[in-house]
Parts: sequence; C-alpha cells; structure tokens
Amino acid sequence: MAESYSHIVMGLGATGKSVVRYLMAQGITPLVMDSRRNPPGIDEIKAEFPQLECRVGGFDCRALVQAQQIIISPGIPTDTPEVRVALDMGIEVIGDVELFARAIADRPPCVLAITGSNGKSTVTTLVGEMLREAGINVAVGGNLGVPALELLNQHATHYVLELSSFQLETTHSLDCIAATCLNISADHMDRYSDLEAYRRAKLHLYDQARLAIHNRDDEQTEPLSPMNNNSFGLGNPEGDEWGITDGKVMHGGSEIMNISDISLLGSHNQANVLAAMALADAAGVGKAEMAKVATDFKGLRHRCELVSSKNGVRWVNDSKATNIGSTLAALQGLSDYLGDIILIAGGDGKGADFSTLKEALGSVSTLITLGRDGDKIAALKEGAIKVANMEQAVAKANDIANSGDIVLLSPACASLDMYPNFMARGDDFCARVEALDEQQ
Ligand code: UMA
Ligand code: ADP
Repeated sequence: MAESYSHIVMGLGATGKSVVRYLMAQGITPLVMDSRRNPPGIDEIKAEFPQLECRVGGFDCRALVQAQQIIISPGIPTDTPEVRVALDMGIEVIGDVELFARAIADRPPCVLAITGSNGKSTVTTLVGEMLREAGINVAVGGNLGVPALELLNQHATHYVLELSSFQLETTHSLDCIAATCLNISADHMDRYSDLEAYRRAKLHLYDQARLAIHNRDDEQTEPLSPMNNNSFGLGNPEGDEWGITDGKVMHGGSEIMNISDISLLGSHNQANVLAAMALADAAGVGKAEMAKVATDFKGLRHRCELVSSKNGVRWVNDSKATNIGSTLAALQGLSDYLGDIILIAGGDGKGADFSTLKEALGSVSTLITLGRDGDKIAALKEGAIKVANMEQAVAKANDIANSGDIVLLSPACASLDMYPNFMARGDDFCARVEALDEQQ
C-alpha cells in the first residue's frame, strides 16, 4: 500500500520548491504533486532531497484526501476538481504565503504588502528601497520573484511582499503594518467568474492589515467595510492623505518633493510613488529617504523601458504589460509625445474582453499584432498588420517608423503562448531591435 502523507505540496515551481525546503527544515517530509509530466523544479529538488516522493503528470486524489494540509502553488486554481474534493472533505488548503504568515505570527507586525492589477512590482521595489535607505533590514519578494518563505532565510526585521490575487485566495493570517490595493482592472479572467470575484480576492488583503491604503482615483480599491485607512491619489490630499498639489508630492499639508524630480515616467508611476510613500511612512521611513529613492529609482526592466533611440525612433519594451489595464496606462503615459506610436500587441489574452482597448487604439498610428489572441486585438483597428513572430513584428515596425516615432511593445496579454515568461518576450524584442541597429 502506498505511504500516506500528512502534508502535500501541489506544484513544483518556485513556490513548491520553497515550500518543500521549508517543510523539510521543520522535519516534515511532504508528498509533491505536479500536473505536468516534467515540472521545471524536479531535478533540482530531487538532487537536494533524494528521499522526496514526487508524483507528476496529474493530481493523486486518493493521497490528497488523506492529507492534513495541502499547500497549493498559485498557478493551480483552487477549483481544480481534485482540490475541490479535498476541500469538501474539510482538508486545509493553504498557500506558501499563509505558511510564511504563520512562521512570523509571534513577531510584532513587520510586513508591508502590495496587491493590485498593475504596478505591484514597481511599488514593492520602491518600498523596499525606501526602507533600505532608512537603514531598515528589509527582505523583498512574493509574487515579485523570491517566494515569501525563502525571505525568512534573510533574517530581516521587515518584509515587503508583492501578492497576487492567486496568493491572496489562500492567505488568511498576515498581520501587516499596512497594505495597499493599487488598482483594479480586468486580469486573469480565465480564473475568476467575474471582475467582482477577482476584486474580492485582492481586497482580502485588507482583512490582514492594521492600515489599509487605497487609491482615491479607483474606488474599487476601497475597503469593503470600515477600518483604519488612508489613501493616495493624483489630486489634492486632505487630512493625512497622500496626493499632489501644484506639482508637489504632499502628505497632508507637508511637502515631500517636486513631481518633476520623480525619475519614473507617466502619471501612473506618480501614483505608484505616492502609494510607496504611504506604505513606507507606515513603517517609519522619513520624508528625505522617500524623496531620495523616488528621485534615484529609474524603473524595472520590461516596464516602459527605453531600449534604443537610434535614428530618432524610440523603441520601448513594455513586455510586462500582460493585461489591458497596463497597456492603457502605457498609451496614456506616452500620449504627450508628438510622433506616431506604433504598437506591437497580442499573446495569451487570459479570457479578457479586449473591447476596452478599442478607444485607446485611436492614439496608435499602426497596430501590429502577434500571438494566440493577436487577431482579437487586430479586429479593433482598421489596417492592423498581423505577423507570426517578434522578428517579423520588429521588422515591420522598422519599415514603418520615421524619426520622432515610438515603437511600443505593450502586448496587453501574457506571453505564455510564445515564451516561457514576459522577460523572455521582452528580451526577444530587445535582441531584435539590437540586430536592426547593427544592420543599419
Ligand atoms: N502548473 C501546472 N501544474 C502544476 C503546477 C503548476 O500546470 O502542478 C502551471 C501553472 O498553471 C502555471 C505554471 O505552472 O502556469 C507556474 O505555476 P506555479 O504556481 O508553479 O508558479 P511558481 O513558479 O511557483 O511561481 C509563482 C508565481 N506564479 C504564478 O502565480 C503563476 C510567480 O508569479 C511568483 O513569482 C512565484 O510564485 C513566487 O512567489 C509570476 C506570475 O506570473 C511572476 N504571477 C502572476 C502575475 O503576476 O500576473 C499572478
Ligand atoms: P505588476 O507587478 O502589478 O504586474 P509592474 O510594476 O510590473 O506591475 O508593471 C506592470 C505593467 O503595468 C507595466 O506595463 C507598467 O508599465 C504598467 N503599470 C505600472 N504601474 C501602473 C499603474 N499604477 N497603473 C497602470 N499600469 C501600471
């Protein structure tokens, strides 16, 4: 008879590996399952723990219903039939962030958490830098890349966590100093029944925070019930709020810096800076440290990143625009430029309704589409050019662009139909652009 396990780790990606290592360090040997035949982490984890049993190519329902606790990776929906059966039998199904929350439960609140549809990575990084600038020993991760449990090895006094809706579905015990939901726009609609279900998953973060910081410009981010809260927004602040008055970043009546000194481009990034300041303030960071970071921070790769400006054409890599909201923000952020905008978009649309992109495509001179859902986007604009891959997209854009124009890769889609991740897609774009430069 097969051995039964008290703990089962579902999914063997970055999260699954971190959970296995954490449990093994606690003296618990879990069973690992992955629906993929050859999950990416299997060789590494097998080499580290030869005694570990990994069942791949499906989920073993019989083992799942005998477990005490199932730790599920964010990429696996909790309504997967095998998981539903376990849940119906009362078996606890949690995520890695819940294990992290329990591991630090006896410490004073030490987490700042960020969710939202767009801007999470930017704000998470900014907050981490602000705490670091203030001399605080901080570890930064979560959906950003380093799984939460791995941050425990850094022995930090504070943690800044980027959290996705998937992670929040299975996290209930964080006790954050402060948390924010930056904005809500449709994303991951292949995993949620509607936008409201997605929003509720995100706003569950506020239930786990001593201070909720919402976006005054997006009422969908407001807490669902009254609680200790503050806000940020691009307009004038009132009371203790964060905002902008006469070109200055303000905390209530107190001036922090000129917005012209913020290095990041676009009004969406001004909102990101305000949110980061509100969070850092809750952890005791001073205004000089915040202003210094907002002045110095040049942005993360693949987010409206200027790749090259050869021959007067600016090539911008916004591969991280994996949903419609982020592409809308990029187009709005670039709307002040006088030249034409040539947009490259398309990929895996994750079930999104692209019609909300139609109006903004009016500011685009030429639309080039690729990927699985490229045709759906092409249908929104007359004269759209359909191509088979990034090489063709860049070559087409190069044929059309004149000095003063911008070629923007901002796909409004995930990359997984063509690439392992959005970084690979952005790197491909950059390499094609580099190659063009060499030919000229
Ligand atoms: N998968 C299977 N079968 C399995 C397990 C996974 O098919 O048994 C698939 C999933 O459907 C998914 C992929 O494998 O397509 C990876 O899923 P995962 O949960 O195993 O991923 P991890 O490597 O553990 O990475 C996860 C986050 N990934 C997802 O939520 C899909 C990473 O966020 C995160 O950085 C990491 O944990 C550490 O916390 C990435 C992401 O794309 C950046 N997040 C989404 C987003 O930002 O939009 C939410
Ligand atoms: P996330 O981690 O939530 O995906 P990122 O900081 O990585 O957010 O940015 C993802 C995409 O969203 C990029 O294309 C970026 O230009 C865009 N973006 C960044 N901040 C915002 C915002 N506040 N509102 C809308 N779009 C944004």
